[in-house]
Amino acid sequence: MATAATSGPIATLTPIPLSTEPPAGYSWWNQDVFYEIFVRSFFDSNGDGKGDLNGIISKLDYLNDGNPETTTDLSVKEIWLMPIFPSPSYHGYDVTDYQAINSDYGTLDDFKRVLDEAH
Ligand SMILES: [Ca+2]
Ligand SMILES: [Ca+2]
Repeated sequence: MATAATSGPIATLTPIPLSTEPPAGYSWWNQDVFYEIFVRSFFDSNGDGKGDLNGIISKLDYLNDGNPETTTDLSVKEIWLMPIFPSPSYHGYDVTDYQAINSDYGTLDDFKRVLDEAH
């Protein structure tokens, strides 16, 4: 036999107001918008069916156009890349060389351009 549910709110949440500074007691990473990118599936710049570093560069304005007055971008402030190193698996977590770039994604120079363009 089912029991009657109690009525009323389960919890009361207090929203954190948006501002340019983290609320007292919160670190900056609680305030910024992070965006994790699985490069292989994000954007393919050369038509080989695999996302790549140049694809990220071409979509940086979609993530953040650098203008705080516009609202057509995602206002991302931090980008987190899933593994971009050579690897025998699709996800890339079993890295075979931490000093190279997966050739499906591009080159080390492409990665340096991602860094420059993102900043
Ligand atoms: Ca590609
Ligand atoms: Ca903007």
